[in-house]
Amino acid sequence: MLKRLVTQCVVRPEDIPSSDERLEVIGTFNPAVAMVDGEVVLLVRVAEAWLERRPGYHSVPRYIPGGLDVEWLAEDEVHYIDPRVLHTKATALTRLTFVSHLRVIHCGDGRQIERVDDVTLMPECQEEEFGIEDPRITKIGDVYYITYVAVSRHGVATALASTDDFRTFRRHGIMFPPQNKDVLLFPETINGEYVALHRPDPSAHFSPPEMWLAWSPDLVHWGKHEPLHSAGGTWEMSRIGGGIPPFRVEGGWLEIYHGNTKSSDVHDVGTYSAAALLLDEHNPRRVLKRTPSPIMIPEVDFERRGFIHNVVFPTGVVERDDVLQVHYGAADTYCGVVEFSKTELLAALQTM
Ligand code: MAN
Repeated sequence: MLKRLVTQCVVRPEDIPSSDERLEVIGTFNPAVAMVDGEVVLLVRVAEAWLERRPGYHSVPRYIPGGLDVEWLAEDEVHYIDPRVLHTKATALTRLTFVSHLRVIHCGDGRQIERVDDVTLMPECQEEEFGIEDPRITKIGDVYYITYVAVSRHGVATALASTDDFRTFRRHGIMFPPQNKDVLLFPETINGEYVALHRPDPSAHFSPPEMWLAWSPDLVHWGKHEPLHSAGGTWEMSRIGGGIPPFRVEGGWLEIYHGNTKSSDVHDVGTYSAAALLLDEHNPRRVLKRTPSPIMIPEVDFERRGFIHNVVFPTGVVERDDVLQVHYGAADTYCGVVEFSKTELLAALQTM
């Protein structure tokens, strides 16, 4: 494990008002991060559940044309998978117990909330019916590009938006169709093309989970898909995915990603930890080095206890000289920040 110079809880559900009087905020987590005019700005996933309870039923909140709606599913008609997910028995469909949107939070030096703006990105179309989640921000030129997960009856897709100022946003539609999430853009074109790290989620598992790379001339047409990294260690055998948009370090691109352990209990989500990869500067298909084991595992109380226990899920970084300030989701409930020495992190990378 890497030595943490700082660990702090930055945003809690009680810090953020609900978006509707019929909803309650149950999680503020998985924040995308940008430096805007010298200030750290977070775009936080706000998960909300239906406030009213009906004995014998689960509520499934969702957005339909015209606004917010709720489906009531009888307890004996669904399989309860985990606190997030239900499966309907008759139709074998997946439903979520909450709905998410994104909210702008100004955080000054990145360690605490300075101001919560009224600026939100809300689900807007049928592909976002069950919520928008887990954004990542990459500044390319003067534009902040935001990749985010769009969840709906059509599955879990990734969409693209952009902004110049975190007050107004342009929506660019679906970027990768279901099932694909943890999509991160590189901050520069490489050999004249945009590059994205993505995580297809096949229904037939011929390999351990994998992260892939894709290339595009215009951020619209994506191709040249190829596998980048397959899970190797037991800590990442169940799920894997890009975390922080790759950033330049001496010797290449640094990627901090998450992995999840397999758990024998189907209702147990397992533990989410994080490790790092170093990719070749000119040819990011080449993994030059990696950390042989996680650099970050759930350690402190707010990472170990929450809506989903034992989750650290890095989603953004701010660099200050030798300090890497890593923002992450904790226990699917909070936004946390840790600080590492960049020198120590680079020294932990090994040629495998
Ligand atoms: C998983 C989890 C949830 C998320 C859904 C849909 O079940 O990551 O938090 O809401 O996928 O993306």
